[in-house]
Amino acid sequence: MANFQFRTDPLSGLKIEKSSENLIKWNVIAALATLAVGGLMALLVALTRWPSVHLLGATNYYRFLTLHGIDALLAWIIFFEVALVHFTSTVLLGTRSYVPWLGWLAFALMLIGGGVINVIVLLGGADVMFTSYVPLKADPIYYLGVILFAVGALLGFIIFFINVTLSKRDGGYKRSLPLGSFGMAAGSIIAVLTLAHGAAIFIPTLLWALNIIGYVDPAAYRLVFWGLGHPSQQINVSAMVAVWYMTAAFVVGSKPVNEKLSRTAFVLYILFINVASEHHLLVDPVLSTWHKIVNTSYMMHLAVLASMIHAFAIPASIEVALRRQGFTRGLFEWLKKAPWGNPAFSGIAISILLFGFLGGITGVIFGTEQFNIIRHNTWAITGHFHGTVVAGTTIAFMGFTYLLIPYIFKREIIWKGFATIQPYLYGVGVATLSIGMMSAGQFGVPRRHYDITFSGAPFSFTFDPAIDMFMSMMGVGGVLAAIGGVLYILISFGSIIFGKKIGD
Ligand code: HEM
Ligand SMILES: [Cu+2]
Repeated sequence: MANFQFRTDPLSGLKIEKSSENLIKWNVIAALATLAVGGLMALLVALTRWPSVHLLGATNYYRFLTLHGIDALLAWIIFFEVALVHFTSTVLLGTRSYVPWLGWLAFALMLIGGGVINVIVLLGGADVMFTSYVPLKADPIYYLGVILFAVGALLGFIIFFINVTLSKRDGGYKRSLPLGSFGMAAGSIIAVLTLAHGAAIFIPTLLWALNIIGYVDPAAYRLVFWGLGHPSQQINVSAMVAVWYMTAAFVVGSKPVNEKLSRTAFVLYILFINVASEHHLLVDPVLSTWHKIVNTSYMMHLAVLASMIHAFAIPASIEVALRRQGFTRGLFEWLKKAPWGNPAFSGIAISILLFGFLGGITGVIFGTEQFNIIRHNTWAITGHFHGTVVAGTTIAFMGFTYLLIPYIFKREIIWKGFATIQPYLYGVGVATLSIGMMSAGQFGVPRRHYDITFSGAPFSFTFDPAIDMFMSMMGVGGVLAAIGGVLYILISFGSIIFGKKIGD
């Protein structure tokens, strides 16, 4: 039998094996690199939609917007999630990685696929936005890149099931998984279903781009694409909530107040999110009104219920843990004395708050049939999902990085002062950006639009002048968020390379 190299991390007490440590490290590094590119694209796009700046030309605007969507939503988030898969299926259970070779194969496919997409988009071969609705056609290489990335990601999530199955044999857990791993199990189940939809639609689209098949039906494309596009957001939510539970446990030692309830909430995500994705198809003639209303007005709330449960369970568990540490004076001493200067903690606190109030509330509103018809394709939608995947998931992942760097990379965080303010800066920036977008969207400002003054058009159209204020608000928020993002990248890479070594 081979010898597996385990070490015990002095800070967290986690038992960490070498090959899973390396897999986590490289997936985090790839995530950081793609966020850096995606963030640069975000800044350029935001500066273009800020009316008084209007930076890029039309071609570059659409090109960079496509790349922003891909690198930020796909690459950054999924690389980080695969790192979380390795973390929660090995390190958190105190067992090893059973299939490191598969982990590296998945990583290589994602890296090659992601690289191919970046190159072909920048070369101008795929100005199709990340939704790439047919009959918009990109270079076949683009679809090939997406397929490689998706197959890699699929393998990455499958590793979760292999590791946890074999881990039980080695005593990694008794009856059920710890909550952080349970959350990633929910995320991984959704991921497998979702990525199967991706294959089902991108393979025919690749054949169509290669002129092997003549036609891909646009309505069928949209249906199957959103089987990928929306449920994958629930991978992000499950992973984010898993990070909330884990961070609260690591930083303040909290335990779930009612573990069964929290587990049930994760199961609700698995069961109901896909049927709730019908909001993307409300104007398509194929589905009946009955179908649309049942899914968007009833099923959706069962997935929302899950988030509501977590949103109460986690702050409650933090309160219980802090009270146990002696912060019992009055109603709120625990809240005042919480570790607000620790960026891992402030990261999840900001994430919970903004995800709920910005992303969640607007999601419930825009997800219902009647409101959706009014707000569809306006900038309000872009405001909504910057409240979920950015203010929610991205900030939670940023916070967790401040734990992974000492635990996994064995380095101290550099620039402690900047690290302390980073989640606040990014949070305020994204909240401002998102509220600006939502408000402009209420006045009908469209998303993905290069020139809303319609200059040179035969008929003139003007929006309510109030939108200038909201568009500028978006711009100011975007610049603040970009500064917060640059800080995060510099601190993370800086700590990984130059941080003081821990424990050697
Ligand atoms: C510095 C932070 C960020 C800024 C300033 C920013 C800004 C923007 C702007 C201005 C748009 C353009 C909307 C339009 O013209 O229709 C956009 C689109 C988008 N952003 Fe961000 N963003 C940021 C971070 C992120 C992150 C971290 C993610 C994913 C986790 C993300 C996901 C998206 C997506 C999916 C789109 C839609 C792309 C499309 O319509 O094809 N953004 N963002
Ligand atoms: Cu959706």
